Amino acid sequence: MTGHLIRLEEVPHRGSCNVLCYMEPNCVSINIGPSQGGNYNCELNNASNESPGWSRDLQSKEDYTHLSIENPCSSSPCFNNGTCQAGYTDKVFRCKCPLGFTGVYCKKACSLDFEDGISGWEMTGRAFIYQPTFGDNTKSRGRESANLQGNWWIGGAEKRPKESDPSGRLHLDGPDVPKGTLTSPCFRIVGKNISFLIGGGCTVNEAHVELIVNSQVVRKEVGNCLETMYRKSWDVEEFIGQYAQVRLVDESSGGYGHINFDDLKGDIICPHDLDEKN
Ligand SMILES: [Ca+2]
Ligand SMILES: [Ca+2]
Repeated sequence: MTGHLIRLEEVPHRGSCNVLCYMEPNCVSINIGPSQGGNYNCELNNASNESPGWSRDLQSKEDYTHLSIENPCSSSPCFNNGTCQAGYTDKVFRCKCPLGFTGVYCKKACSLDFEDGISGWEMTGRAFIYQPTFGDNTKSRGRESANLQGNWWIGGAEKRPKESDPSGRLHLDGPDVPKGTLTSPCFRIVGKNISFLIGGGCTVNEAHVELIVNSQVVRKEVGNCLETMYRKSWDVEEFIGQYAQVRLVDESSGGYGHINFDDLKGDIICPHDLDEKN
C-alpha cells in the first residue's frame, strides 16, 4: 500500500503475517505474497480498506493477497478513559488505565476495601486467618457497630469469612489471643493524602497499622479501644512518587489485642498487574 507500509518482513507461513500485524500497534492490514526463498513477504500497513482513500493507495501486485486485520482496539474496550494499545497479552490488547483505575479494562477503581477479598495481601501468623469479615459482625454480637465500608472489612477478632457463615462469631483461638500481620499489595503514592478506617486496639506496641516506604516504617496508627472504626488520614506528601504498603500488626494476646481495618484510599495508584483478572 503506497504510503502506508509500516515495514516488510519475511515469514515462513501466511499465518505468521497476521500475528505480526497483531503485535504491531498501528497495523490494520497486511499484504502477503511469495518471496524468492520460498517464504512469504509480509507487508504490515497502517491503513486498510476501511480507511479513507484506500482504493487509491492500494495497488494490486501479482500473487499478493490484501487482508484487513481487525484491530482489537477498534471496539474501544477500555473504560474510564483508559488508552487501548494493540499487540499485548493473550487478549491482543492492553488498556493503560488512568489514575485511580485498574484491571484489564480499567473498570475497577483502585481501592483497598476488601469488597473483592484480600488477594494480593500477605499474611503471617494466625490473627487474620478468617479475614475478611462479612457484615457488621460486632453489632450482631451485641457490641458497638464496626462502622465498616461496604460489606467486607478486616475484623481481627471476628470469624465470618463467608456471607453464609453464622453472624457474630469470634476467632476460634479467642478474639485477642492470636498474633500476626497482614500486609497490603504495593501501591504508589501520587498525592498528599491517604486515609483508611481503623478500630480495635489502642496501644501502639500491641496492635497497630503502619505505613512502609522503602522498607522503613514511616507512620503508625492505632484504634480507639472500640470495635467501631473511625477514618484516619495521613499526610504523605513527602513520599509522593514512591511505592508503599500498609501492614496490620497484631503483637498482643491481651485485652484489645486485635486491629480492625477497612477502605484504604486516597492519592494512590494500584500497580496494574495486581488485578489483571478483572
Ligand atoms: Ca469494605
Ligand atoms: Ca492478638
